[in-house]
Amino acid sequence: MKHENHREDVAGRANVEDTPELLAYYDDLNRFSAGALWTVANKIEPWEPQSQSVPVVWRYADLRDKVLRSVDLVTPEKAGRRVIYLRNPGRADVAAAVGWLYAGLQVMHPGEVASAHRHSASAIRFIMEGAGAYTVVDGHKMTLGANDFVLTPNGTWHEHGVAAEGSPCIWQDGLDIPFVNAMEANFYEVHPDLSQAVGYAVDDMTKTWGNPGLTPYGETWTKRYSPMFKYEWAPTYEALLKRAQCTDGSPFDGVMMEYVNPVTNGPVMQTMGASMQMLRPGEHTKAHRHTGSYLYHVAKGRGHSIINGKRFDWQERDIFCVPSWAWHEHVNASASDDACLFCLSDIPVMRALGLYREQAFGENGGHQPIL
Ligand code: GTQ
Repeated sequence: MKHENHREDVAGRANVEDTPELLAYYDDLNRFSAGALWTVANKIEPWEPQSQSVPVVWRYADLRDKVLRSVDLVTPEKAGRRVIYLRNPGRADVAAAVGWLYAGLQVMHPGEVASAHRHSASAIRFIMEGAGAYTVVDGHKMTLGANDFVLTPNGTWHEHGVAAEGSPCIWQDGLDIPFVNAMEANFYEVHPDLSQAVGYAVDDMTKTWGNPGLTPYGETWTKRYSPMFKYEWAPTYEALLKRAQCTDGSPFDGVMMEYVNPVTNGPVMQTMGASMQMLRPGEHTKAHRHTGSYLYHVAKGRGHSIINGKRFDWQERDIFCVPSWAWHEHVNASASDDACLFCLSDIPVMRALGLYREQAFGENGGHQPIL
């Protein structure tokens, strides 16, 4: 959307007509690995963020069979990670779901293990279906059920598997790979033993750090990510229900809780934050936009979102994205059940670097016209 004064011929904006003399001059500069700023200025300094990513819904009904098919085609040993990644059609250059966030659907059968590794990229995993999934992070083993999410922060050794007595498991991976690659700072290492020894009681980090209003006496934690490696669904949903008893929530986000590092109350990791929001029966939020990329996972319910004037329907297990600075509003389609959206974002980066901006949609009672 362009503001009236956002015209490319206003004073101070580049507005130089091509002439044969100038074109020859540009060629000449080009030969010396240089260029005239006024030929690119309006592109590299847009009036407002211009995301290359487009809004997309990845429907589980379309992708689930294809994800399961990969089990017949490759082993985790050969593939390293047996994952179908989500490709934003606006981004030919990188494997990104939206902005600088990567996402994929990983599948594992009972008894399978993917070898331990570590990298500069940080990751989360959000469990979609199946029983017996686990992740080991720096020797801490976490058992995982549907709608739980687990962190594998930058630099930690991690491996995933499914217990022999479990069932086929599918989960969403979310990583900051495109961002770390854009920063040209990504290192990758395979564990010398391909697997880590479990050195602690199972689920110890959540049992230690995940008690509301209580912190473990005598324990210290100085790393720059949350020590609570796993956040479970049941207490998350309970927190939303309790919060809904005492607030109408945000007009833009409904009832929303952020997952935090219990030591700092800040985001779970430095580059990625996560939240869970509840839309009450029939709720229709007002539209707003902000910098930062959002990747939503429908944890519960069904409804639709209007993103830059276009309607996107979703239901449980679908994943959809809202690119930076895109107008968005959400609607819970049910008159009787709530809907819950898990959201992974790069908002911690926006905030840390002073790049966070937001704006409410002013016209039409806060709702976008549908294009
Ligand atoms: O498990 O660390 O989907 O490194 C892609 C790259 C998962 C992982 C992915 C990865 C991982």
